[in-house]
Amino acid sequence: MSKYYDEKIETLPKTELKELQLHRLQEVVERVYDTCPPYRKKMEKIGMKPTDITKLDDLNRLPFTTKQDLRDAYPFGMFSVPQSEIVRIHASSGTAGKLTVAGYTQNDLNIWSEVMARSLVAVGCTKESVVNVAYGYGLFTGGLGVHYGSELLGCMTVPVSSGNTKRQIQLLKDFGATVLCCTPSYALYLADEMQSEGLKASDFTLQQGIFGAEQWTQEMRREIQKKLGLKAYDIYGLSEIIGPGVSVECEHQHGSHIWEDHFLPEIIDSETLEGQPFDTKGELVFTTLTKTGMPLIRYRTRDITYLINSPCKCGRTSVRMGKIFGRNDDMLIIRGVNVFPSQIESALFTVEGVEPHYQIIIDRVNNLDVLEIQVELEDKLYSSGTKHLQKLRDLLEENITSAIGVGIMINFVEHGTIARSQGKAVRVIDKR
Ligand code: DLL
Repeated sequence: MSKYYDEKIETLPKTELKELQLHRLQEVVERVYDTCPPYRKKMEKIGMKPTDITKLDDLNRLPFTTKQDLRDAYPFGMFSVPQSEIVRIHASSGTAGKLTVAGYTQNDLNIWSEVMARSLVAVGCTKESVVNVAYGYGLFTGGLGVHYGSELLGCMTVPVSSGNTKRQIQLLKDFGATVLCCTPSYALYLADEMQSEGLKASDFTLQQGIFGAEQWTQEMRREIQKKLGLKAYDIYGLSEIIGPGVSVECEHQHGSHIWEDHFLPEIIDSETLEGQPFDTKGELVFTTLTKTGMPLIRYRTRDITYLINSPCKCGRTSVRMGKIFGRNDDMLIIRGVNVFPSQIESALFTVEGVEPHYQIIIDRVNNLDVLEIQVELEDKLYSSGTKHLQKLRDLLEENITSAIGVGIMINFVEHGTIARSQGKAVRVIDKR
């Protein structure tokens, strides 16, 4: 089997890819202008017509779309087709209030299955793979998104969904699953449960893990790979753009390939809204080039990363994105200093014996922000004596403080104290 799902498109020379993108951009802008009032209004306001798009750079002149725009149009006001053309709805819950709704035509579901099938092939899946889909099925896009791609590729697809961990472990074993798809935090939970049942990685046949839907660090990747004995790949996506399969890592695990013939990426500075060059961190913005149900123009994802344009050894020509550093709305401001939870996670795992179960708790005491990190340790360390534990605590406090520039307090908690997640983990509790 080829190492590509669609070799022609995945290895299209950059100049041809850009031509295709321009052509598709012109089409989609014309479509939303004609059919979706919120877009028409925004463009009219700045005196712009679809015919003004004559080169790819003209994208910069188009207005952004934000989560607030989707909320204002709740539930179906951003659709660009009559409701009768919509065959599927997904939604994600944001931090505040209303759900963000996405509507898909049959065309969109076909695109989604295809980009997911490409993603599965990119991490090494074939028709022979047994794919355990442990993302939740429902309004969340994880389960159904991976499911349809896996079926399209012809894999044996197990729609086990998230939760029911004991049965999950049993089926992974009995069905000989080779691919595990779930959030990275659930992968760790599974690994822990396997261990407490006296099972080892070698009791399973797992080869690839396809993990995403939440931020996770390289350090977390190493932990998961070690515990589950598989290669852990990052998959990225969001409901508004399509779901999982907007981008994925290949075997080189050096940035995730964005399926650019469908999703056109940009990085902007969130303050000035200016476009940023390759390799520079900023907010990721996407324009969907082919979707028909709810195309999005310059959608601000709030996710912080950078784009990589250097060639990849796998031969795919698309731009890649680095690991998500965090979301600009989950950046914490602690005593005036900007802190991303991912910085804390990275620093935590530099110390041997720290388990990947932690929670960040922020409070305000006497008008001062206080940051406490509750973390679990390897079992044997709990009985290693107060002196040793104090040394470990000092080391962690020092490492994290120097990584984030703010003093913190480490609190070792008993094994199993930090709530395990079956979907997206809650890492931060802000009591301020
Ligand atoms: O989480 C889609 C998905 C499902 C992606 C399964 C990958 C696997 P939403 O619920 O709409 O969609 O949440 C989207 O989750 O804006 C990011 O903040 C975050 N996110 C998704 N994938 C990653 C990732 C799905 N690989 C939001 N790394 C996005 C970091 C991620 N954050």
